[in-house]
Amino acid sequence: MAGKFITIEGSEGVGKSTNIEFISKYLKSRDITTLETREPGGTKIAEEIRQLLLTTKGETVPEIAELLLFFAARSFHVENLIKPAINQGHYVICDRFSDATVAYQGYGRGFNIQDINTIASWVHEKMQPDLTILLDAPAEIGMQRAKQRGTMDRMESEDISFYERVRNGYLTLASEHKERFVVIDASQALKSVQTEIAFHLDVLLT
Ligand code: Z5A
Repeated sequence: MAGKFITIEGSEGVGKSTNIEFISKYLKSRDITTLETREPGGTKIAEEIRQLLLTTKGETVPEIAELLLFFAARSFHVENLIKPAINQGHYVICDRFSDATVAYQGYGRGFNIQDINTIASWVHEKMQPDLTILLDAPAEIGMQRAKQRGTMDRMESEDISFYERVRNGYLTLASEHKERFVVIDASQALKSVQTEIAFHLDVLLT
């Protein structure tokens, strides 16, 4: 039996990594085999592209190069890890996917959304997540939480208006794709966030 594809989205520091751990434990307690992965990254080459994307090495990173590198990493990830795992019956839990490119490079940087969707369709055709959990919080909250963790990478060094556009982009996507998106208020206590996540996982499992 084929597995499922669950993605978790939201701006930085909203709790994606923390809740992926929770989702994995929750599914495993129901005898489901899971695979946790992330974007950019997930395979050796995609992780190398991640390093290129999150540092500057003293060079300007053209926005088009950034956009194409995210999709190049995704192509390795989809073909070498995500598709094979789903075909083997795993529930793949992925920290970000193409919705992140629409939110960050589209709504954040200003690339045409239709162009991004076209490249996405070249990279993963019609493949879409079965469930996308959007952890939503005001940009300041996520930035504060992320700052507490220490140094900021290249993508974390934008000003607040960029993260506000990203947040609005995500909320727009959620309203356009109600069939797979659920939006959870990530500014509430972690326990409440996880109660809501468990509810949506139960719906997916029925
Ligand atoms: N990016 C892009 O531009 N385009 C793309 O197509 C893709 C990505 C795929 C990847 O960074 C960067 O690439 C990202 C988007 C861009 N850049 N930004 N900015 P990443 O994957 O390394 O990092 P991130 O996605 O920004 O996530 P993060 O910073 O690691 O945060 P998180 O995983 O969402 O949060 P966390 O580490 O689970 O939690 C942060 C802290 O908050 C931690 O101490 C938790 O204990 C705490 N926490 C979590 N939940 C709560 C609640 N509910 N209450 C209180 N405290 C909490």
